[in-house]
Amino acid sequence: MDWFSHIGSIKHEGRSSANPLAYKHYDPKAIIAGQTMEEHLRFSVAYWHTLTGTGADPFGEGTAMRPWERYSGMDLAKARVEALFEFLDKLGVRYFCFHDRDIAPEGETLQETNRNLDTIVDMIKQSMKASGVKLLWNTANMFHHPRFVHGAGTACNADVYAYAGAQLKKSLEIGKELGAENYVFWGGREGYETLLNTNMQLEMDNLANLYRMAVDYAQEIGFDAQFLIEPKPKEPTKHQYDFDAATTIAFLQQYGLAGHFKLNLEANHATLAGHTFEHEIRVARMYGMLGSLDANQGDLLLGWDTDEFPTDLYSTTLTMVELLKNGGLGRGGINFDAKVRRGSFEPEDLFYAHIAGMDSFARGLKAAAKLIEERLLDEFIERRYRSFTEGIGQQIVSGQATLHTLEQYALENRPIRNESGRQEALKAAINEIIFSV
Ligand code: XLS
Ligand code: CA
Ligand code: CA
Repeated sequence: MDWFSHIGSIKHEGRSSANPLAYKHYDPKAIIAGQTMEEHLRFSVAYWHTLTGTGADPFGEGTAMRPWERYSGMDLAKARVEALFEFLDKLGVRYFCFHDRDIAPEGETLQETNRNLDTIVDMIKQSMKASGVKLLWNTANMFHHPRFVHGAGTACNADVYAYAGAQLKKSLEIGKELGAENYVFWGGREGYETLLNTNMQLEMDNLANLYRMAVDYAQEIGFDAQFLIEPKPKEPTKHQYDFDAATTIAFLQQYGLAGHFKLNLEANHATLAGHTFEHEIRVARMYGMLGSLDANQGDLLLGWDTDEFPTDLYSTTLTMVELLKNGGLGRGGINFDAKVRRGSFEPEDLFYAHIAGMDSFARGLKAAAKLIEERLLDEFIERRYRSFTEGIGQQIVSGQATLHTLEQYALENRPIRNESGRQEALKAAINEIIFSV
C-alpha cells in the first residue's frame, strides 16, 4: 500500500529551487565542519504527532486527513507502521521515536495491551531491518489514561505506581528488542497541582526509586540505551518536578543517579520555563549531560506548548553552535516533536513541515559552522573576560585569591572601567552570517 502515492522522494535541489517538495539547504552528503550533514543532523520523526495526531484541540475534534484513519483498532495500528516507513523513506530520515501507546491500542487488560504491543513491535522490527531505519528513542506514555490522574511514578496510590512500573518494564523490553539508542522519561503528570494535598518529599523519593529500578532492569536485560530525562516546567501539571535542565540535574545528583542519565531537551519546554533553547543546552553541556533534542518552537503570543515545527533561523543557528561545540550529540538526535497546525490538515503538510524543519536546521548548521570558523563570538568573549587571564583575575580563577587579597587589590586599584557588551553589534553580525549561507 502506498500511503503518500502523490509524493515522491524529497531531494536536495538547492537554494534556487522553487519546488516546495525539495530541500533547499539539507543536503545529507554535504560536508560541514568535517562531517556530513546527515551525521550532524540525526533527524527523527515523532510517531505521536505525525502518525497518531489528529489535529484535535480542547475546542474541537480532529481535522487531519490521514488515509490510514479509515481503519480502527489493530488494523489502524498496522497501517500507521506502513505509513511511517514510507514517510521516512521519502524524506530520507533515518530515525523515529514513539510512546508505547502511540504504536498499539490499549486492550481490556494489561496482558492484552502487551500482546497488541508485541504484534506491532514485530512489524516495526521487520520494517527497520528492511530499511535500515533506527529507533532514536522510545518511552512509556504514563500520562494519558485516567488511571494516571494523580501521576505515575509520583502517584499518591501505590497500585498506580505498580502499574506504571509494569508499563515501564515492558517499554524497556521493547527498547531492547528494537535496539533503541536512547530511552526517554518525560513525566507529564509527575508534579503537583497544590501542596495542600501533596507529600512532595515522598513523591520525589518514589520517582527516584522508579528511575533506579529502570536502571537496574535495563542492566538485567542488557539494554544499553542512554537514559534521558526530558524536563518541562508545567503542562499538564501546574508544577512539574523535572522543571528545567538545572532542576533535573540537581534531582539526579541528589539521588545519586547522575551517572545513569542525560537530558533530552525540548525547545518549547525551554521557553515555557522562561529560558531560551540554547540556555538549556548550555546548562546540560556544562554538566556533561547533553543527550538529545526535541526540536520545535513555541509561539510568543501563546503561553502553552504549541509544538510548532522549528523555522526560527536564529534559534536553529544558536542551537547548532552549541551542538558543534559539544562535538555533536553522540547517540542523541534531533527529534521533530512538532505538529502541523490544525489548519494544515492535508497529508502533504506533513512533508512541508518536516522539510521546513530540516532546512531550518541545515541552514542553522551552515551558519553555526561559519560563526565558529570566523571566531566571531569566541573572540569577543575571550576579549570580554581577558581580565581573568592575568593579575588578580588569574588569582581568582586559580583559586588563590582570598577576601584579603581582593580587598587589598580593590583599595589600591584605580577607578573601575567597564566595557560595552555590544549585544546589538553582535546580533547584526550574526544576521549577516545567516543571510550569507
Ligand atoms: C510533551 C513531551 C512529550 C515527550 C515524550 O510535552 O514533549 O511528547 O517528548 O513523552
Ligand atoms: Ca518532547
Ligand atoms: Ca512538547
